Order: sequence, then C-alpha cells, then structure tokens
Amino acid sequence: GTIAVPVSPHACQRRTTLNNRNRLFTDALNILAENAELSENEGPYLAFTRASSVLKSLPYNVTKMDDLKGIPNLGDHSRKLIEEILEGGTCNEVQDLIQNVRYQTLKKFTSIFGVGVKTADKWFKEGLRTLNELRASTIKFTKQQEAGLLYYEDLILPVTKVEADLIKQIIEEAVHRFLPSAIITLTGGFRRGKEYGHDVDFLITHREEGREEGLISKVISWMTAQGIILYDDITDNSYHKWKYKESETFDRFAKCFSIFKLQKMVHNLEPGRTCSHGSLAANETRGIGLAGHAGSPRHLTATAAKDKDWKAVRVDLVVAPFGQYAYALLGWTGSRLFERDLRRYAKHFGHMILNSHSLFDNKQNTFLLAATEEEIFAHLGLDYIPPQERNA
Ligand code: TTP
Ligand code: MN
Ligand code: MN
Ligand code: MN
Repeated sequence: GTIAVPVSPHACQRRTTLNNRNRLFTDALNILAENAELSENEGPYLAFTRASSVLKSLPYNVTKMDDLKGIPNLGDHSRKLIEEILEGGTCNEVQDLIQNVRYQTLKKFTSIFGVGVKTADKWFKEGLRTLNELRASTIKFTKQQEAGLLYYEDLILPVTKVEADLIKQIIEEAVHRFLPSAIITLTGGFRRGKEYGHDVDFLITHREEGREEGLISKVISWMTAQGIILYDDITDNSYHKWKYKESETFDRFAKCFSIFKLQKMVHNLEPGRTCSHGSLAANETRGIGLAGHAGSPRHLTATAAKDKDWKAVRVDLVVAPFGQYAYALLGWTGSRLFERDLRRYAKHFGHMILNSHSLFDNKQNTFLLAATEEEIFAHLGLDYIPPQERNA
C-alpha cells in the first residue's frame, strides 16, 4: 500500500502547481478571503486564504469530507463551506456576498490602479458606487489613481504570456542601450508559469555591483521619449536607510510602477475579447479624455475606443544589486502566501529574518549570503521548490 505523506501547514513546504483540482472550493474560499480583506479583517483573510491554498496543493479532487482527514489549515468555517458545496454545489454565504453592494463596489474600486481598501471604503461611505460617479466627482485623485481611471478598461484585461514576452523584448532593448550586459528576468506570476497576469514583473541586475545604480531613470526617460510609457512612478533605492534586520512586506529596491503603451500585433486582434465589467456606457466611449483641471468636467477615460491599436499594460520594474539578486528573485516570484510563509518559517523555525534583500541569522548574528534561490532554501532547511510549484 501507499504511505500518506502528511500535508504541511506551511505553503513553503508544499508543492502547488497551477493544476488546481479543487477550484469549486477554492473559488468560494477566495471570495470569503477577499471580502475579509475588503473589511480589513486580517485574521479571517489569512484563515480563508490558507484554507484555499492547502486545497490547491492537493493532488486529488475532494469529493467527500473524508478526503479532508488530516489536512491542516481548514477551520470550522472553511469545512462547513466545503460540506455545503459538496452537498448542493453552492454556498449561501458566497452567493449572498457576490450580490452584496458593498462587496461589489469595493471590489470594483480596489481594481483601480492606486486604490486601496481604505480609499475604496471612504468613497463607498460617501455614497459613490460606479466609476462614472468617481469620474464625475470632485475627488482629488492621486496621479496613480488618475492613470488607473484613464486606462481602467485595459488594465482589468488579463495580460497574456505573449504580451509579457513582447514587453520583455522592449525592456531588454531599452536596458541594454545603457547597460549592455544587464540581466533581465521575468518574475511574478509569469515566472510561476501562469498564462495570464494582472501585470508584468521584471527584475534587473548586473554582475558588476554598482553598475545598476541610476539605471531605472535612464531607461524610463528613453522609453518615455519613444512613446512607450503612459505612466511611471520611480522610487529610488533606500536600502541604506533601512533597519534591514526586519522582515517587511515592502522592499527598498529602486523600482518603477508603470503603465506601458503596447502596440497590438496584427495577429493578436482579440476578436472575442470581453470586459469583465460589461459593455461601456455610451458616455464613456467618446474619444480620449484627459485629466481635467479642478472645477472642469473630467472624463478620465482613454481606453474605451474598441478600434484603438494599443493596449495599456501595468509593468513593475525592480533593480537589485547583484549581491541581493537571489533574495530579490525569491521575493518577487511569489505567490503572496508562499512569500508570507517563507518569512514566517524562517522566523519561527530558523530564528532567521528573511526579506527581499537578505537573510539574517539571529543565532549566528550574521547575514547568510546566497547566489541562487536553491542556496536560500538550503539556508532555511527547506527542500527546494521551483517557481512552477510556488502557486500557493
Ligand atoms: P504581483 O505582481 O502583485 O502578483 P503576481 O505576479 O503573483 O500575480 P498577478 O498576475 O496578479 O500580477 O506581485 C509579484 C510578487 O512581488 C509578489 O510575490 C509580491 C511581490 N511584491 C513585493 O515584494 N513588493 C511589492 O511592492 C509588490 C507590489 C509585490
Ligand atoms: Mn504580477
Ligand atoms: Mn496581483
Ligand atoms: Mn506586480
């Protein structure tokens, strides 16, 4: 007979491919997780996210409650949900939620680039419900939010792997103009093997440490002159100002959150392309609107025309010094839960502090160097998990 290998409660000790055999349950759990996140309930958010994640890692379809024997990270609430779906195919709580106006509105508002839960909730409490109401309001948007509204219809479309590879070529050309042997790596969801993403993430480095300094602004300036950049927000490296023996969610690398203007390829006209938010209202389809001045009507739409020959795509560029490259690569590959559990595992089981720059060993009072991700897993005492199996 076979010996059942126990399922680890840590996402970084599980192999989670994109072949999710329990989507019916994980979709439902993700909605509860999302609702908790939109309500800033961190505990339930994590509980539902962990429950969903453990089901994603199972190599079989769950068809009866008995299949969940010994599976960690499933609380009473999650188990009840699974049981209800096993019995009737749906879960009432989830059905109610997707009809809920607050849930729908906050989900829509937070899908705007630059809008977080706090802002979305504030607008909801002010009575705002639709993007057109936002656009017509007197709200003082940030530059990021203005871009988010301007390119909204494009930015909610999934980015394909083909588009990601095309953007990689564009970035390589731009980066190599200034630093010929710079290394450019596709990270985020695409490195984990996803066919679609909400953005495209890149990590840039150079073997000679220091050569990467100042690169990002040169590259963005050049691409802006080429008409490729619709929006950019560059952050300088601030690692030197950091109490770096901390495990923070955010890193201190030089980076740029941007929106690219991607020319559509002739063979990629997307005839049946759909928009998850339905067809556009007539008043949203008129030409290219620009951010208006205070007091004048703002349209904040640029992506409504169906026949335009370009697509706005969110791109994240991160520049790491070579000595921190392996940590940056691990930190920017995800998934979010995989990263979270790596850091938690490092802290509780290794007395180490992991972030996207380094690994600090509290017992030896020293930084552990690594040239590859494999070496980082080894430092942590974990089996190496390749990117395609980090879809926790
Ligand atoms: P995302 O691009 O947000 O997520 P993703 O690529 O996994 O999925 P999607 O298709 O939705 O884009 O983040 C990629 C990784 O980068 C993720 O593991 C978290 C990490 N990250 C940071 O380390 N710092 C940051 O400031 C951000 C935004 C992300
Ligand atoms: Mn991404
Ligand atoms: Mn994302
Ligand atoms: Mn990203």
